Amino acid sequence: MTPARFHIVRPRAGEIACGDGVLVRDDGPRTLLALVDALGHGPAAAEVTAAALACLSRVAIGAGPIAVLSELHAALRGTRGAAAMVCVLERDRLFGCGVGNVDLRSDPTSVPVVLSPGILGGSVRAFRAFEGAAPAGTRVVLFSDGVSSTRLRLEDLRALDAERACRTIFDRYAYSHDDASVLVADVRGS
Ligand SMILES: [Mn+2]
Repeated sequence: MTPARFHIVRPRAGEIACGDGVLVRDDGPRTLLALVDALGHGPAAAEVTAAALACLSRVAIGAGPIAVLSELHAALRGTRGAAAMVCVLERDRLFGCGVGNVDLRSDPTSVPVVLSPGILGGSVRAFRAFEGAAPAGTRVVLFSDGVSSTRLRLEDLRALDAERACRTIFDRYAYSHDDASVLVADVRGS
């Protein structure tokens, strides 16, 4: 069964255009979860994020997250650049790669996230992948740096479904002075 999912993307206070974006794609046994945070904010950032989501909507996801982000890196060349986290869920496993100020948490099984420093479209010295177990019942949360992660405790939100958990995280931890995005996906059994 495809994961239950819900996301919220909101521009920083005073802006209509948003430089954060989310894309989720189911492709046979795999699901791609992607979150993009273009540098800066406003219409110019939103344009970069639109290009990033267009790339992510057509990229092959079977080759894994590094291949996905390498393609995104090439697609964003010449733009102001972006941070992005991508995660491929496949048969009880999670395969991820994140560049820049984006993050991922999972609960109750926690996956050791390794971020790759750099800017997609600019310079990324090395793409580092991470992976871990994501059996049915695992909640995966992706978020941008417009969300405060230091006090984020997913174990407190276990009673909530994906939508309510996402809304709660957003209400409690999203900053109004930055574009913000949260994606919650709950892995379900087949
Ligand atoms: Mn940001």
